[in-house]
Amino acid sequence: MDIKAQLRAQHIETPSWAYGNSGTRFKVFAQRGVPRDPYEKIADAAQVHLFTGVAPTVALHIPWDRVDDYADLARHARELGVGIGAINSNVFQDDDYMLGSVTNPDARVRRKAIQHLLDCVDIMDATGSDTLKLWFSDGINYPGQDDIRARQDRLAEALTEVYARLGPSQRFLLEYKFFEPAFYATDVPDWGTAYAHCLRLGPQAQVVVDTGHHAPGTNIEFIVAFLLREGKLGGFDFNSRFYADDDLMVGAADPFQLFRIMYEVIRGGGYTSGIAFMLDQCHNIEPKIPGQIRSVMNVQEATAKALLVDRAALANAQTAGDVLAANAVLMDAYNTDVRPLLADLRQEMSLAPDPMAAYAASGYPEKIVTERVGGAQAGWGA
Ligand code: LRH
Ligand code: MN
Repeated sequence: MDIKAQLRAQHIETPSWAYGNSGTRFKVFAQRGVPRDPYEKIADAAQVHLFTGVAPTVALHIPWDRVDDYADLARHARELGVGIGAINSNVFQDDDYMLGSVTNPDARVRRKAIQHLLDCVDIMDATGSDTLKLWFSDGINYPGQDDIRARQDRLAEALTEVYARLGPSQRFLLEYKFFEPAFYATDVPDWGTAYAHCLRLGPQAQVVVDTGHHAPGTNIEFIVAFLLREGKLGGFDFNSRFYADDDLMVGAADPFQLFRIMYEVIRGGGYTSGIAFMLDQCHNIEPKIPGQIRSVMNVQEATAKALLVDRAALANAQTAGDVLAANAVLMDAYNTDVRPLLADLRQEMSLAPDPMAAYAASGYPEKIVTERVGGAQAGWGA
């Protein structure tokens, strides 16, 4: 398949919560025109697909995207040309989860958390989603606060019950994060812990790599190559960061890292093997829909550069032990300006060559500011 065909087949999933207000513990800056409900969030996600052509699904987060009729929400999405992607559980915002959700010392709280995860599988059934994404904020802040080993037993018990509930075509993706909101030990802190739990459970349990969830200096593309080799890489939560889990636009802080990650995905046969390429970002100060469009373009550019790597020349240089030549092959691809190629591709897809300019001129930015007056703007609050 030629490069353009591979790029045309790209599938990037945008997160419903990126269209709502978001911020930090210091401040959430409300923006005019922000959606008030999941229907409006999906309408905004459909705009990103309309102008990029490669963002056909939107991930939901429960309860942020709770509705009375999930089948109707999926119908609404279909009518707008998009589909419902991963269902994200949320066991990190209820008062009961202060000392943990599925790892909580209190069996009543564990039961409540597990029931929420099972409810999310029901929502997958109702929306036609095949992916449940599990992130646990669970952890402890002080040594001795709880038994690290016992918390792993509780986690394994919960994951086993959820795994058993999955339908034959469904899977769950277990997300890890090395700290925050817990500041001493997190129960799923790294890829190894997530991988070990998923390996024990079976093929419908895979790992999701959130690019903002690693200790500084972590070689993320090594983790990607390893998990791919094991058939345990289920997806990505793409974003970028300068310091911690900053949730900035993917590729904004480190476009070279994104290129290296996409190269390992392609080299490992993961580009067309059901890996979920999801964005997980917060546009705290920049306009949300343009922020998502720019992010999708950043993934496209990194992917195009990675697809341009001369694999034969690279293999020859690597086999010959020619360090500089091998590095040069990769850098030549990375230093290639792929924007003209992508602009051509968009025109072949009957899209405007510059999605940012096309969206800005579409009238939609003004339309949502005019129409979306009153009601409560969507955000991270339930
Ligand atoms: C946790 C996380 C997780 C989501 C949340 C919105 O930091 O990355 O993927 O549930 O962000
Ligand atoms: Mn994430």
